[in-house]
Amino acid sequence: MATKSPSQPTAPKLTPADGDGGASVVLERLTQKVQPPQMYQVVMLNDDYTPMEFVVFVIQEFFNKDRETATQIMLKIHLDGKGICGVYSRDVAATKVDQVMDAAHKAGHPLQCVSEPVE
Ligand code: TYC
Repeated sequence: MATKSPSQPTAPKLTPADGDGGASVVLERLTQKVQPPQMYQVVMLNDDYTPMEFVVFVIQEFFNKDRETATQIMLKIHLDGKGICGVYSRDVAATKVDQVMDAAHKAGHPLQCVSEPVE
């Protein structure tokens, strides 16, 4: 394993007392403004044909909810027309939408879900 030689040169440390003939440049300190990433909610839509049991299964399977929570979410969608299944980063939300739509299509159900930015 290579170790750092103790005699390696280091950048000279200038202090005001060193005197640099007025060549100093003071860089303005920039305040860092890092925003948290935009999050996306996966919203499932009601329809008249997809069986309730299939919706509960999908919510359990792709949104990692237990059966009781999945049933509550499904009933909310059934009654209100739509409901949030989960909130994720953009790519993960898009993947969830694809997984749900793919499973619904393969099972022959018209279940729809979309991803939308939170707030
Ligand atoms: N409304 C459907 C029914 O009565 C059930 C359902 C719930 C369908 C939620 C879609 O996202 C949905 N069979």
